[in-house]
Amino acid sequence: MTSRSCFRHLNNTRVGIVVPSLGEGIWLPVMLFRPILTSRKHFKAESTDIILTIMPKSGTTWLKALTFSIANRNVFSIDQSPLLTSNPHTLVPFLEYTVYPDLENPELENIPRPRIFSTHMHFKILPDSIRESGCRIIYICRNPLDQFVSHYHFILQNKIENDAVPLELDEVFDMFCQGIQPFGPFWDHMLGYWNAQLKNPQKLLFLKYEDLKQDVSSHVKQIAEFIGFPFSAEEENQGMLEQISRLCSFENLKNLKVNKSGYFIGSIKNSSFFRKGEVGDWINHLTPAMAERVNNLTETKFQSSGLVFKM
Ligand code: PAP
Repeated sequence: MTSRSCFRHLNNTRVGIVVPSLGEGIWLPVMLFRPILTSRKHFKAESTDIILTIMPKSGTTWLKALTFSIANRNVFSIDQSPLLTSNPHTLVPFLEYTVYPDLENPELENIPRPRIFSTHMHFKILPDSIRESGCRIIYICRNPLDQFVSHYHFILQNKIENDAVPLELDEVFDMFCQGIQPFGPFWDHMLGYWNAQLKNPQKLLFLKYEDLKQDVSSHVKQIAEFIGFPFSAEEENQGMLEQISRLCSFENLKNLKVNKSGYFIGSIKNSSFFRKGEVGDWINHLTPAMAERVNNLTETKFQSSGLVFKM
């Protein structure tokens, strides 16, 4: 891979832009260049795998908790769920942060099936085997204003590089509008997966954070059907959809001891994955002019795609 010598400090994360071999114009944290290349070269998806794909701060933690619980509901009862003692990021590993940061061929054979992995990669830079095998992809996205605010708070809470000085919100916002944030540009990430699901809806389920907030149980049912583990009538009558929804709710997960303390990959506080969990919190942090700038950008980028957000 070659990369332009174009690095910026985004608060405390250095991001660098990646050029054509990995898909032009994708901004990645520098520390992830190598793990992403390694996973692209070595990861072999199986037809039973479930791959969760997400722009950061768009519902990763929630989708991991839900999918893990749905796929393993016959292995663990709700009151024995590993989610009660493990952060969702431990149960569903990231290809780039957890599986491939150090090893070319980590041991993935003994993981119980279905294996569930996650990644923040754009569709166009996914390992080929994910696109080409029969595995399923679930994508979740979130409106750009809440995603931006969520990410800004996350980087303030987690100092990843010691020498980096936090930027002001205005400057980070300006970079966001130019597409510069980890795994940005925001709009290209979404459009890649949106277009892929239009082409192959059996392969890719496209979800929105805001829709899940409105009615999580119906999405629990939809995810279960999509991954080939539909709920029986008996399970539905027993209230299994609602039990899983409650187990994975923001309030429940945030208040678990494991998520109030501890760290993910050494330096990221588990608690920082649970801030407010609301739709529309952007209004408390951004001016109307900022919102208008993003709305105009979104309209231009998504025009004629059919993709819209509830703010
Ligand atoms: P990641 O990409 O770094 O893993 P991710 O989980 O996608 O983060 O996003 C975190 C956001 O999801 C936070 O939003 P906020 O900053 O606006 O509050 C977090 O609060 C929210 N979140 C985490 N878990 C849940 C959940 N169970 N239900 C709803 N929202 C959640």
